[in-house]
Amino acid sequence: MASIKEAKEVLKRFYIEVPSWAYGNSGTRFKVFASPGTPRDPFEKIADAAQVHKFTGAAPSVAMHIPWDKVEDYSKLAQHAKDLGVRLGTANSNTFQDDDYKLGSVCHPDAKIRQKAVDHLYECLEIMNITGAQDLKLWFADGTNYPGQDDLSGRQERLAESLRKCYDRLGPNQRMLLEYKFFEPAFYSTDVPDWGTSYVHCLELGPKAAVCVDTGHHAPGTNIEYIVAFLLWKKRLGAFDFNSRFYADDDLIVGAADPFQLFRIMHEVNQGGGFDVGTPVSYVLDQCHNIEDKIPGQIRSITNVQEAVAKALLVDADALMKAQVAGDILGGNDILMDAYNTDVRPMLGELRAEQGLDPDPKAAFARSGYLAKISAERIGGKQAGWGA
Ligand code: PSV
Ligand code: MN
Repeated sequence: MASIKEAKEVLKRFYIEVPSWAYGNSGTRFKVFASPGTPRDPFEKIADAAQVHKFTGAAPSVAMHIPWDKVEDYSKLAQHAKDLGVRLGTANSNTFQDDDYKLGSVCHPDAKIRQKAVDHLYECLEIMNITGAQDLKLWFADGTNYPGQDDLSGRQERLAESLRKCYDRLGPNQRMLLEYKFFEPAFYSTDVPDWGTSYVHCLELGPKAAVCVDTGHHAPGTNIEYIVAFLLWKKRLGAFDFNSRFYADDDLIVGAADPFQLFRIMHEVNQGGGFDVGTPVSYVLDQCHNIEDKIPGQIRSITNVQEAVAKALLVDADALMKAQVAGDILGGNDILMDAYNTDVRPMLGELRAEQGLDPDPKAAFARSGYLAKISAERIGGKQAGWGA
């Protein structure tokens, strides 16, 4: 086993960004269930996110979704976050909820609509200039529903042109992260359906563009850890959007469906240097809590990721390399499985205690009475959801 002390050192500086939209109401196209205490505005979302950091010590930044988190004064929102011990993180663009985008946004056949979408990306960059966020995350709902609806390579051409316009406006420390998703909302063709498409566009753009791997955006059986290993090797893994899927893009709690897959991904991250000091990889949750309580759901997500990371850090890298060089197939597999089968929860509890935190963040949050407090206080107004 690799040293527990070393693993703890890495875990102490391993941060996960939480998504502002996880605190609002969400659901399926069949029903969105409201829940008491749900934030009514971005300020309340940040307050809830700050609770996740308070109890885990591992979630100091909050990803924003524009315009869901639109406010008059972003410096005021940034100050509010700071006052609560967190900061505003990645700006997520949204070019999928406007009537103009029926045929796409940055790939739309009409140049005026493409420019409207690019102007929105510029707006996100301006917000980032105020909040100090470094990453602009791009996910495009662009695609077609029927063969013959549009010209597939023409759409790639338009995509490249729109991305270039945005890239050219990036500040010296800003990055563009291009997320892919194999289907939905388009069903016949999607313009950024896979990591290869994203990777090629990023390569053409330049070093400030990298791929975002949303763990829920793959067909069943896809070897996500291979994608992660490859992108790390090519230095183009920019970020993760973590969540879990049983069927498609379920957006459930990361590690819920397949904790072994999460471990395998984290092992490749570790092998590829993704936990090193100054890593360019950012770790972000992209989830919704449709029926469970949102803040405990986020806390559980953080602890699930920490457990997978801790297990990956316990893999005996030297022994693994020796086994691989010797062609010891089962020996190599044993080394991974030993680490995976280790119960790391006591070690993580110990680490939290060393950091002055409660070893069990979810239980500590439950005892805090925060949920009852916000349920009593947040009366009236319109609860936030996708679009508010
Ligand atoms: C799309 O399914 C996605 O994963 C993108 O990251 C969006 O920004 C996010 O979900 C929330 O809509
Ligand atoms: Mn995502």
